[in-house]
Amino acid sequence: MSDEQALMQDILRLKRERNAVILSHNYQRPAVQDIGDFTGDSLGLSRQAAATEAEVIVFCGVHFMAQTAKLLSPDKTVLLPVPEAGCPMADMVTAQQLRRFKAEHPGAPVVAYVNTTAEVKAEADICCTSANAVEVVRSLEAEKVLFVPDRNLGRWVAGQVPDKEVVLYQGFCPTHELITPDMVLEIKQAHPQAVVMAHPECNEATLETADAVRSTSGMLRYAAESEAQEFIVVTEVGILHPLQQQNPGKRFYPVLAAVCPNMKLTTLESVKRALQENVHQIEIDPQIAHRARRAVQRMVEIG
Ligand code: CIZ
Ligand code: SF4
Repeated sequence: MSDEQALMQDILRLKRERNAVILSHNYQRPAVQDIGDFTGDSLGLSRQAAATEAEVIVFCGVHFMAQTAKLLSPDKTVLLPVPEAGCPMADMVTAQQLRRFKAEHPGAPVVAYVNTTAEVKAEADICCTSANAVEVVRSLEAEKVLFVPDRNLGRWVAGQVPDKEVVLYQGFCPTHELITPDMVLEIKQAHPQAVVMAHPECNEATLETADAVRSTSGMLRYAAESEAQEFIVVTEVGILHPLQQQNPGKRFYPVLAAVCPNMKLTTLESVKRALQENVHQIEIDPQIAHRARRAVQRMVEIG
């Protein structure tokens, strides 16, 4: 048995002993996705977290995702295997900065991307993910809405909802921001038949090269339903694993530079340690959690 197989067996045994469930994000390393009971995007995984009977949730992703799972499952133990796995985009807006932004636009509701801290969610009216951002903004009665922190997702949403004014905060994802149109066009030259799927966290010029703009869950659906056989995948490279697994006959070409270092911190070793040592537990100040949960719940209710 290989070291990796032995580790996986240890993890499965510990998981049973602890009555735990492992949730693994689409951007995780392939082995960490394979050990997951569920894989998916942040919204899908949070829903799994809320629905599970398990007492312990091991969240293989980054900090804000584990926090969101804890908000929806306050009585469960939520473990983030590597506490340093953060999201630089989420750190681009603090609660204080958001309060200042709101003061500049009095009365306008705030849509917070789930890629935010619980403190920021507590200051927001409603959350969204890349899978439901357009629906969330449309659901608001106000004509003017504030969108934090991702200027790229916010701009793309604004284009889909032309009857609203979407005021953008200037945050971005460093991993997606560095993808250039030239990187996509170079792959396109080698594979001219391929359909280009891009994530809305990409910058505007890169999104213009795309045939379809989709969240990761949206890309999985799109690739399965499309007649096309080849796809250029313009988002974090981890998504190539489920795309390829779920569509064995089709071909997927990554943008090799698009690696999120934080998403790659989780390893099988760290998952095993999380279960063995009950680390690292996510705790949220109850006052903050109460307000942040409302914004997440309001999103979840939209469907
Ligand atoms: O919402 C998520 O899980 C992220 C960060 C990406 C996506 O589009 O699924
Ligand atoms: Fe954050 Fe970007 Fe990494 Fe997602 S890919 S966790 S938005 S830094």
